[in-house]
Amino acid sequence: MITVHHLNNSRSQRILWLLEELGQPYEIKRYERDAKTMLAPPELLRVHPLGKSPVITDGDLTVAESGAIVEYLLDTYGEASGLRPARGTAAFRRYTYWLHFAEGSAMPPMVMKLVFQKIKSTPMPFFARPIARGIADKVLAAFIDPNLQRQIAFMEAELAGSPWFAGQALTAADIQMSFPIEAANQRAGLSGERTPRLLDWLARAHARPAYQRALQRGGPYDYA
Ligand SMILES: N[C@@H](CCC(=O)N[C@@H](CS)C(=O)NCC(=O)O)C(=O)O
Repeated sequence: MITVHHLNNSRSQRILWLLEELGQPYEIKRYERDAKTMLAPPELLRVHPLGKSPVITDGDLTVAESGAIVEYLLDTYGEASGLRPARGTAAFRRYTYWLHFAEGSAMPPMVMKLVFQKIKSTPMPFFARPIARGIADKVLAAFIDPNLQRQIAFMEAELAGSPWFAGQALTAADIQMSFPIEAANQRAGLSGERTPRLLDWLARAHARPAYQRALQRGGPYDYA
């Protein structure tokens, strides 16, 4: 039996969604973030040395890193699922690109934005606050926000040619892309005017019965 070590409000929601699309039985072991630090509890360190989520166990095997988990699940249980295009096709190249883009390019500026915004509201001696805020605002304006906006415009433009990231059908790359797009919606302001395709993509993802079932099993989650 597959066990998903599931941290609340986290990337492991994607793995639940994939397993629901595959119709593969699984169980969930829940972990709660520390309410103050938002970090994972130390029990996750007993599953994997980095103590991050998602991580799955399948018999004796432990697989961490969401992209690697997606590949493992498709290799082992999903060859016939249609969630990965046939190798050698243009759709497969697009699938590979977006599968890696999600964590390799899209998430780093999202996480940086969260961290630099937190710096501004962190308790500190009054004399340090204007300096910390000034530095955070500068990094946000000069580096993080321009990169985020460029990425969002790129993702929006790429959806002009097809409804899903790899082509006409949903693939596991879309599932992997769901977390950065949810995060962009919360933190970088997707809008009907600037990003209608991304919002439409999100609405179609949310409408999938497997997405709904994953949400029910994983519990509500908030990306803010
Ligand atoms: N690139 C990794 C990122 C894993 C990661 O950072 N997970 C977050 C949850 S979204 C986490 O465990 N955070 C809690 C912590 O760092 O203590 C993946 O995609 O699996």
